[in-house]
Amino acid sequence: MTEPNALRSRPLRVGMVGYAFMGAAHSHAWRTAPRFFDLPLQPQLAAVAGRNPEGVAAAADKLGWQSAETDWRRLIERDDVDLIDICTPGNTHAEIAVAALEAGKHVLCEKPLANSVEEAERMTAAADAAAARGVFSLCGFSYRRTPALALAKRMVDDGRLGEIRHVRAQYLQDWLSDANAPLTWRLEKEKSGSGSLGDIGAHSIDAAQWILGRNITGVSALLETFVKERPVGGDFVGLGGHGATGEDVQKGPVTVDDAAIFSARFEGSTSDGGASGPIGVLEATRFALGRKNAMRLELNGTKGSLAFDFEDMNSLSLYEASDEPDAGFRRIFVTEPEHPYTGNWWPTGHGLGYEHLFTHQVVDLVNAIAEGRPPSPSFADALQVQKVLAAVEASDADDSRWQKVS
Ligand code: SOE
Repeated sequence: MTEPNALRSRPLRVGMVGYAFMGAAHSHAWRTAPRFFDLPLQPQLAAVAGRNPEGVAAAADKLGWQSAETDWRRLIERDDVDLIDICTPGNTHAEIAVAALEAGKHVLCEKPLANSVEEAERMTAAADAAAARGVFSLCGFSYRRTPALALAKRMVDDGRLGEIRHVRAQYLQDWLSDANAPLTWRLEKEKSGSGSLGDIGAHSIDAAQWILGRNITGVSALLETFVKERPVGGDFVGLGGHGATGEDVQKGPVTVDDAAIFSARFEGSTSDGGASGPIGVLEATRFALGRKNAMRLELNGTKGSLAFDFEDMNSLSLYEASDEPDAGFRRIFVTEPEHPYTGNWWPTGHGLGYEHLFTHQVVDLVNAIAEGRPPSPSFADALQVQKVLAAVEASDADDSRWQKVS
């Protein structure tokens, strides 16, 4: 009898901080990755940390963690933890990540990397120093691991679209359209850094820069907060939920943007007419009624166009200039074994879901750690996204004036 996979490879013992939406997605990924991919290291769900003793014990039980801690510092002190997985609000990322890296633990950190450029710079410096010692870090821009977007990148890299002229990136949700949705941490600047901009717009920025292999160099932006205060308390469901109602309901201020829109230039694009780089229009909102998780990207190049919408995540639409003019976009069903990531899952045509992004993220991270090479997106990549977020906010604060991304 051959040895089970769990015994063939060395363990990678994980300690996760936070156990809400992202914690559940990451737990699923750590549990599932070695069941579908041959991994050189075997993830073990060593411990989960959270402040509430009953809450964290229940989460450990439900999500499959071997033990629970009520202070994240304990995870870092433990000798039986090799990697810290940060699934907490942005205001805690820098302190946890820097402490973990300095203690020699690999780090997986949810996006956006931090709440400010200054924090992101400190984290990147710690990550660079740790990498020199063979300790690695990755920022969780999970959409990079959508098979259709990975295929889009492959096509752009192969020159299939020619030179890219236009980038249209939207991230549209509607869970805040209800003015009575409760005031959660995602609506408090102190905890989340920004609103739709950092939570979902950051994904669009990262995806666009990654697929093009070009950074955003400048922006002109508009931010808006449509609902200025919301009920404190109520039933929290998923991202939003139903706020408390009634005459004496207490309300608190929303201190982040509900929507962000900006135009952008990418590297190579200049305003002097010598442009060879793309220009882009990006939009993030939680007020697009009917759009639940429409993370969309459209690219127009000299040889063709690509379009993607996460609400139809197993598909990619392609139009090539060499097609008949009236051929329209053709749909590529991204479920073939030769497509990125898909060969390890189901037979052709059976499709994947949101949770698979996180599983693929674990697979890529574990392989990189085992091979002793830095995984991507690195903290430096995430710092670049953070600089774009800061430039968008600075532009909005200055009557939408053009802001260079420093
Ligand atoms: C996590 O990657 C995340 O960005 C969440 O924070 C968003 O709220 C979600 O809707 C998309 O995924």
